[in-house]
Amino acid sequence: MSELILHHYDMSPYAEKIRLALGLKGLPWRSVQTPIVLPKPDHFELTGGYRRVPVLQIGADIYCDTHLITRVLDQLQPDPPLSPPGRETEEIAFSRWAETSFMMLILSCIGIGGIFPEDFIEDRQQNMAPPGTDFAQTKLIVPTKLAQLRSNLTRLEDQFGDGRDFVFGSEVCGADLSAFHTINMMGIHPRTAALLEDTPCVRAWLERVRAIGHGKSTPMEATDAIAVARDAEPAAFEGEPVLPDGMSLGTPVIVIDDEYGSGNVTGQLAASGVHDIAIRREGERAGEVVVHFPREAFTVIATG
Ligand SMILES: N[C@@H](CCC(=O)N[C@@H](CS)C(=O)NCC(=O)O)C(=O)O
Repeated sequence: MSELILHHYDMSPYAEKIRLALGLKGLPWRSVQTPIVLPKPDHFELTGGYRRVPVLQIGADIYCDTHLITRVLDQLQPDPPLSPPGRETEEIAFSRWAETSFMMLILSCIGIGGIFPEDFIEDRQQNMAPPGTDFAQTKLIVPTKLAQLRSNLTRLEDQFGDGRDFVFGSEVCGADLSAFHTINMMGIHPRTAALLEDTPCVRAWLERVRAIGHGKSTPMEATDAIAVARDAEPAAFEGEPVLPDGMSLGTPVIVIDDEYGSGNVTGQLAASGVHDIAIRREGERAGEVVVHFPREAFTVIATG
C-alpha cells in the first residue's frame, strides 16, 4: 500500500483528531506541513482549491475533511474502529456537537483577542468569514459563547458521571477524538481554560485521550508528496458507483463545502460510493488525481 501522507499543520485542532486516529490505529504516516494562511500553492496542487486541513493523501487519491478521512482509516485498519459498528450515526452526530463547540471556542478566542497572530485573523476575516461577519464585533458575544461552552461541557461532565472512561463507554472511538480536539484547545487562554475547572471527569478523560499519542510519523516535503501523486494512479473503484440524479461518470462538476470559505473544486465526476463524492482532476505538477469529499457535507453541481 502507498504511504499515508497527512497534509496539516501542528496548530490545527482538526488535524489533531487525525493524528490521534493514526496513533490509535498504529498506522505509520508521513507528515507534510501546510501553511496556516493563504497562499497554499502545494496544497491546492493536490486538492484543486480546497484549503482546509487535514487532507490525507494515498498515492494519487486525496481525501478531504476529517469525516471522510476517519472512514478511510477504518477501511484500511478496522481495529479499533473510529466509527463503532452499529453506532455510526451517533458518532457523526457527536462530531457535529464537537464542531459547534469548536466554533463557540474560536469565536470566543477571536473576541478575547491577542490569541491568534494578526495575519491569521486577517486571512480568516477576508477569506473564511461569511458575508456580513465582522470579527471586530465578536468581543460582544464572548460572554455568550463562554456560557454556551460551559453548558456543553457540563453535559459531557454529567455523561462521565457513570464512571465510563470514554464518551461512548469503555472503548475509545472517533467521538472521543472529535471532542478532544475542541476541549483540549480550551487551554489556549485563561478565560477558556477556566471553564474546565469544574469538570474533573472531563479533565481526566482529556489525559486518557492525550496518552494515545500520534504514532510514528516522518516528515515529508510538499513537493515530494506531489511527486508521489504524479507517479501513482488513482485507486480503482470497486462496486456500483452512486451518482447524483442526472449526472454520469465524467460530468464536469463543481464541489462546494457546506462550510463557508473552504474553496471550491472543479473536475469530472468519478466513481464513488454512497458516502463520498469523488472527482477526477488534472494538476500541473501532480498529474491526474482523484479528490474525495464526504457526501453528507458537500454539494456537487453539474457545470456542463
Ligand atoms: N470539516 C472540516 C473542518 C476542518 C477545518 O476547519 N480545519 C481548519 C484548521 S483546524 C482549517 O482548515 N482552517 C483553514 C485553513 O487552515 O486554511 C474537517 O472535519 O476536516
